[in-house]
Amino acid sequence: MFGFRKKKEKTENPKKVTKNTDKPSGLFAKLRSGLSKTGGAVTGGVGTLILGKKQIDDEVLEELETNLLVADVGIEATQQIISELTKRIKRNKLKDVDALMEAMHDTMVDILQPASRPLQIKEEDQPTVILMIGINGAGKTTTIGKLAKKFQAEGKSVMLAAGDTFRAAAVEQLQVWGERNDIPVIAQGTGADTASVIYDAMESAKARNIDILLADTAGRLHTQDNLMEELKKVKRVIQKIDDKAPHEIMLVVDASIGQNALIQAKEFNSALGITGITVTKLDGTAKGGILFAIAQNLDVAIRYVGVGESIDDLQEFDASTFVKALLDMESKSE
Ligand SMILES: Nc1nc2c(ncn2[C@@H]2O[C@H](COP(=O)(O)OP(=O)(O)OP(=O)(O)O)[C@@H](O)[C@H]2O)c(=O)[nH]1
Ligand SMILES: [Mg+2]
Repeated sequence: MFGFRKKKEKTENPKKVTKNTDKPSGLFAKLRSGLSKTGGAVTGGVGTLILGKKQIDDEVLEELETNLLVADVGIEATQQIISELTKRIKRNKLKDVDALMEAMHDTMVDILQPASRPLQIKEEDQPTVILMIGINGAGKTTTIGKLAKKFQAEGKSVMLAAGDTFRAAAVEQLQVWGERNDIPVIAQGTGADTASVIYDAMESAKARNIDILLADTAGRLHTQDNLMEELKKVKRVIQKIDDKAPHEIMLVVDASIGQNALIQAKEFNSALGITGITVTKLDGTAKGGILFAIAQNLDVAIRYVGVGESIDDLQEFDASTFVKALLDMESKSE
């Protein structure tokens, strides 16, 4: 159910050879190919337009502006980028495509940087509880699987709480996956109280000195008040064991829904106070610009980005690496 099937080889851009990347090149290449639809939407047509021009002009900026909006970068972030480029044109600093790319890179990183805060697991928080929330099909359970393996590979002990007690198959699927990967799963039957499952899991994780407890929840819309109340209850109940828990309330959003992802993030944040966001399915969409809109509008960290279904396709979010991959630039040499 986690869909950890082997990914088909994707064709790399033949023009570029990535050497000395600041991330292992395999990971950067995956990120770049995963972001190629959005990248294409952002830069598409601009190169051709520039050909034959002596310098970047308004026509180029207008094309870029449209592209950014189409890629769901959002109005505010688009304006910020275009106004910075306009300033540089006035200072005669944008003469060619390379200068334009550098300028785009810098302004885009400026927008994303405040959201570029990786999840810190503190040793004293044992267990660190990560509560995964979001609408149906956003990628919560898959992301739990990927994170569990990531943390395990870093030498941390992990436990899962089968808090999605709504869907009949959800509990069993998580259990089967946990068994296969030697990761304990705490579950009760379908229909059980989510807060009680996660409370039990937390007690058990504490007793077994588990480092990280990943808690799954059923998909829900921010408009479903009773289901939002259920999540508030989870918070209240586990705070009886540790008043800092959940240490992370991670909203999982699907990038392909574009601006709706921002609406979801705002609504879930005002109801529950989310601390982190994972943006999934960037590989399947040209609307990956939504990360800029999220970073511009919300003071919440973007922790991970999903660019496919295999483990390596969930990557820690880093503003500069993301923008370089998006703009199909070389990752900087060490
Ligand atoms: N291409 C791609 N698919 C993804 C990514 N992340 C998740 N998926 C797929 O999205 C589908 C839904 O993922 P789930 O993890 O079941 O979503 P969920 O949020 O747990 O859904 P519910 O439990 O129904 O609320 C699965 O087929 C995943 O393989 C990604 O980054 N890229
Ligand atoms: Mg699920």
